[in-house]
Amino acid sequence: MPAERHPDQGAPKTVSPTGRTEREGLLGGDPRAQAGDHLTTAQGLRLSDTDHSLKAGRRGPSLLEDHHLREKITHFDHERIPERVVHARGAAAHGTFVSYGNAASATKAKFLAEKGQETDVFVRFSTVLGSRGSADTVRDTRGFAVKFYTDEGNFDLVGNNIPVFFIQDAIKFPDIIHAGKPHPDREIPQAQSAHDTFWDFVSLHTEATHHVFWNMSDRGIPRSYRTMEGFGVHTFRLQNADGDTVLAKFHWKPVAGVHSLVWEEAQIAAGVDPDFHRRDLADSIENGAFLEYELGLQLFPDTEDETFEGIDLLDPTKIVPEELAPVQLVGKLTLDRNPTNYFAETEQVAFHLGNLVPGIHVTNDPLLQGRLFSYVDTQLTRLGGPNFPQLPINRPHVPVNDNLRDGFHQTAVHRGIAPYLPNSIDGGGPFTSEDGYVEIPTRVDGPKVRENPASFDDHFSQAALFYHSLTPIEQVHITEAFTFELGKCYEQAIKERELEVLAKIDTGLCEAVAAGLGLPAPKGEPVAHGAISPALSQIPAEPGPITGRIVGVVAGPGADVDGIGKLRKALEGAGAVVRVIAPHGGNLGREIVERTFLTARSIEFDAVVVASGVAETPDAGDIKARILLLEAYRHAKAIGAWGDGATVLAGAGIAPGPGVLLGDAPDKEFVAGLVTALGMHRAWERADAVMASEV
Ligand code: HDE
Repeated sequence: MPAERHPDQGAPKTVSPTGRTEREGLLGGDPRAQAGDHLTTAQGLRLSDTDHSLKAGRRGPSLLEDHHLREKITHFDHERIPERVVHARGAAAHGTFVSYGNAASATKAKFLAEKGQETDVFVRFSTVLGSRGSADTVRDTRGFAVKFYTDEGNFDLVGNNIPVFFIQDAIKFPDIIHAGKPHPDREIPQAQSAHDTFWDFVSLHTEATHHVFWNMSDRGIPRSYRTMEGFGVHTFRLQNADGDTVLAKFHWKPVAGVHSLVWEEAQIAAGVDPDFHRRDLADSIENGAFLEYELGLQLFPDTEDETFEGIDLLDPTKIVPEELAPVQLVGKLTLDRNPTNYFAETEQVAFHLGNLVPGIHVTNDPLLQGRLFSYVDTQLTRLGGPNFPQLPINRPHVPVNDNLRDGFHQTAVHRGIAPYLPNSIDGGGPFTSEDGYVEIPTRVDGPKVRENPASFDDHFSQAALFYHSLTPIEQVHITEAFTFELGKCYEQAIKERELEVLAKIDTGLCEAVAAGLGLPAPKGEPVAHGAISPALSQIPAEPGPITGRIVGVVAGPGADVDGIGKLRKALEGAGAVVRVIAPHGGNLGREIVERTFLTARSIEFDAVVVASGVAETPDAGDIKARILLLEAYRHAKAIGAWGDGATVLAGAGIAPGPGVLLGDAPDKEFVAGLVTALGMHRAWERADAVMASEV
């Protein structure tokens, strides 16, 4: 039977039903990618049936000659490619980078140096340890990889949301990753560090301590990609048009501020919505709440010893506190377009630290040096050969004129017969350029050794600096994270060894974690950490913007729909998203119910407000609605109610207090209070009381 168009099917779709932000462009249009009206084989043969295999009689065996059956199944059998060995779980978006032009004194890279220069970008965010299908909200480092399609070729800034790394030398990368990945015998646990092999390694290999502290802090569980900082980690060498050089570290500063989940939310989300971050990214773009980050540079004189204020700039386990070297903002990145096809773009994108442009150069950081080898090498297996730069998402937006030829998955039809230089047959070209990339002739000499500089031996002072720069509530979170993670280990010796490490950072922390584990706290002399760096804390002093923040409004039959409409208008005007939650789907007057008590969970919302008129409905005391409110309260989020909505809060046991807003109507004052509370992210003042109570 031919697969006929049903009268209801209408015109064939060329974009996904939800893909409102898609636009034709960067990827070009391959006519084989679902264009046209007729189903064909890969050879373009029109098909009359795709639902039945060719059989010898209705009840007979399938026939080998059924090419359509074999093509369809063979192709399906080979649909998967190996996932990334690390950073397998990712989500991505397209956008634009606009330069402020003030970086010209540091670098001649055109996309940074020229004011107003616009550059297409593709950004892939990721977790490190988990498999492709793992949950987004696990405690882990996040990848923040940016491909700039500049006029001078592709520049990749392959960074993380944590400014330091576990190891100082690339040769240790397989060790740390083997230790962090699931145990080889049972392949558990998935996507997390709370297990013996991870803590075994990091407690023995103490240069990991600084990175471990960032992972155990709130940075290990970001609220969303929009609220995450990014770091290039290594020190790079920049060169301006006059040939002057300077050392630099790259930073991404989220315009929406730096915010995190609390651990309980992260755990709930891993089950309730494993796609939490991925969904947030796609939905935000869909809603027009684009993600924005400013690119910043920390600049240091290019001195012979490559240190700044005593900090070795080649050691990737060290930061330079922003108070010592301010981050100078040099441009803005806006992510405003979702990928059209996950596989073609997010999966096939291939980043490489060695994709550089004139004005940006590498240094001798031994971690960076090893990465220069790894990224191309890994694509050979993952993407099946050397021609992955030809994949649409990897193609530079400038002409490519290399002499690379043939190989697996070659898609170019090269012209000419002299893919070599020099030649006299193809006009002698292609030719090298005067403005081409020239390495900076830095001096290299010394004996061949397998050794680090002595400065790399300091493994603890900056972990202590980080810990002591945080606010008390952030320190509590670190204490709880260590206690949780070590509590998941089976081996007593591993826990004891990590406690020895903690004793070098802070006695109180060590004692609290030891008490949680039921072990004696070892005596140790904490290291000196110097002046603290307030910039390391992510608790805002002032309310930040609320773009993209989500407010849930608990409603139901009888709810003050006009009030909800007013609240929506005011909050959406400030960039937030409002979602009505009711006992059932459908509509409440003009308001569309986007979540029901069954489909809503507190983790999705940055604030929850109860509308007036809900108290009288029979569902007001629904246990699911109460859990929603109580969880939001426990997690120190803004809670609000107007009119008799307050009795629903009271019924759930939520008393007036910090971050609990009550009003007669969703008027200006009520909205202003909510916007401020949202801008502060959490009402941490109530955290102690809430966490300690039975709520
Ligand atoms: Fe990576 N890393 N890495 N890494 N890395 C990969 O490359 C590697 C390191 C980072 O979204 C792999 O294409 C080595 C630091 C991100 O596609 C692989 C070392 C930082 C991504 C690889 C490091 C990163 C990767 C796996 C130690 C932050 C995801 C798949 C010397 C500055 C990119 C791939 C994406 C991916 C190797 C350390 C960031 C195996 C050997 C430090 C964001 O090549």
